[in-house]
Amino acid sequence: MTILITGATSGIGRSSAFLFAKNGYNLIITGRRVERLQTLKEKLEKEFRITVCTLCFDIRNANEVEQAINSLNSEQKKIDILINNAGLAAGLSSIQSGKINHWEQMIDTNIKGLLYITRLVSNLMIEQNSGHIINIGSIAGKEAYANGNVYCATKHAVDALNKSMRIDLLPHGIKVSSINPGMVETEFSIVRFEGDTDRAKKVYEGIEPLKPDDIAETIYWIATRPKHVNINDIIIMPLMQANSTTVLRK
Ligand code: NDP
Ligand code: 8X3
Repeated sequence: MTILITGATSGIGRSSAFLFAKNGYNLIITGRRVERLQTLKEKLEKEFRITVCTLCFDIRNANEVEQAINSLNSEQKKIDILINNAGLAAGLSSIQSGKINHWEQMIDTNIKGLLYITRLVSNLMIEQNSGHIINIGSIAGKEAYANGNVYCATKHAVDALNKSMRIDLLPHGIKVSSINPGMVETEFSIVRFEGDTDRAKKVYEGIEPLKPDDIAETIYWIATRPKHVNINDIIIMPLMQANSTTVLRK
């Protein structure tokens, strides 16, 4: 079995790479940080008896995405599972003070990047009349919260795409699922606050956030249901977070 994980250099994607490797899947891992991809490949291939292919590209660039997928050999193109995970939030500002470059970064990565790779990989899956696409949405794709505007909009778009790609791919035997997490402690908040680690730490202060492994385990469970079962959608939250905005801090 082969799984392609976008954004495997960190957080949820990296944890998922470990879990699927441990369970004998061959991996195609992507991201922009080439050294991290190479280190991860070496570690996974050494620890588990699997093969890992690295594809270094910026998912916002449709040509780079196409070149990367075209560079796979015919065996690697037999992708069983695509995890659409690469994504980010940039900033946390009101609509009237948001930065346009933040908006573009989020829209280009979370929506357009997901579309570019899904279009290419779904066509490969159609050729084999099977496959599974697992989209990483967010609680921000189910609810809006103050100053989350454009990030919430991109994740609402992922929610809509998850539903509509399931319809389009139904005749081709392709499963489509999504998982929508609340707070997971990864590099997410460091990226959102542009390297301000103190501010990022405060997001998780006084709570026990989800760990990337919690999400990886849930993705793995979704991916390993019997052939006739599809998990459409899961919302997964830390115990101390009731919804986007109601958080119990100790
Ligand atoms: P991380 O910042 O730890 O990981 C994000 C990954 O996405 C990295 O591997 C990064 O790789 C990749 N990525 C980002 N931008 C690009 C790009 N332009 N091209 C290619 N790859 C890119 O965050 P998480 O693990 O938390 O995030 C993973 C997903 O989970 C995201 O879609 C996020 O929205 C979602 N999510 C996160 C939650 C959280 O609280 N952490 C909660 C709900 C959903 P590189 O930098 O090497 O390119
Ligand atoms: C990440 C979770 O609540 O920071 O998608 O938007 S949240």
